[in-house]
Amino acid sequence: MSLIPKSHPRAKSLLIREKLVDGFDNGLVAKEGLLAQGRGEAFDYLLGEKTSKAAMQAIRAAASQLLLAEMPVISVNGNIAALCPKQIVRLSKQVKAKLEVNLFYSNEKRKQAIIKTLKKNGAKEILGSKNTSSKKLPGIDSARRIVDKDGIFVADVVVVPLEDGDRTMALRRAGKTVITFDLNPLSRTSETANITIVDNVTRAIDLLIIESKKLSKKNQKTLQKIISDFDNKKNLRDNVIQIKNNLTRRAKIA
Ligand code: PTJ
Repeated sequence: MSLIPKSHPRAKSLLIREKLVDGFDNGLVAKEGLLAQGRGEAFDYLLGEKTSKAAMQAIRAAASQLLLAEMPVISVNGNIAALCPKQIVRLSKQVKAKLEVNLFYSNEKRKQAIIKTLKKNGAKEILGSKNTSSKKLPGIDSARRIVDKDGIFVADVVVVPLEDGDRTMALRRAGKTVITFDLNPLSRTSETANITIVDNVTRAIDLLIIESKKLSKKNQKTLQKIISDFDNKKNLRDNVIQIKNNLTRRAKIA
């Protein structure tokens, strides 16, 4: 049972933190994943802990891009498996994307625990675990260079939530369209991805599922227009302005 009372003013944030800690105890999350969560929390605080207008625009663009993709793949790491396994499986079904486990801190035992969790949440096929299917992504040294020949290697659109900057760059160099969730609008991943959703993945993932469902009724031309109207650099600037405005408001209150 949770030790966090529902009445606690920061209950939502503390419950997300608890999911990560449980994920760590259950062998899903890397130690470093706990640190990544802390960094995310700090940015979430500065962003006002809600989905901004800018994030909503990025979500619409991401949904359109996924619906237009020929071979979309969602990359799953330890933090995602702990925070939103059900939603990530739901999203993959909604946009017909494959799921691939791809870890920065590679660890076979953790990979298997993540696969088990995804299966428990309804996933049928999960790529990234067969040695015979592995391929090397050029231009990257971390364990994340090993990808599945039927997944990320041949994907046209890749969703990489909470990603490391090097692989985002390698994916872009390999000609992929990259969508990420990253609370830090200043990170290398945020700057390198085609579409950066600057929001907590635990909030934005549900919105992405809803938008994908809504936009699936639109024609290709409409989806293409949403994508071409989206400017990731401008969107990141809008998120930085949001942080600045929040801080200015707080400075006046203080
Ligand atoms: O499971 P593994 O081995 O693949 O490792 C996963 C982590 C997350 C540890 C690894 O990818 C990593 O070290 O990532 P970074 O470089 O710390 O980047 C994580 C980014 O995600 C940071 O910019 C955080 O601000 C951001 N972030 C953290 N929690 C969230 C988040 N963004 C959205 N939602 C969150 N809940």
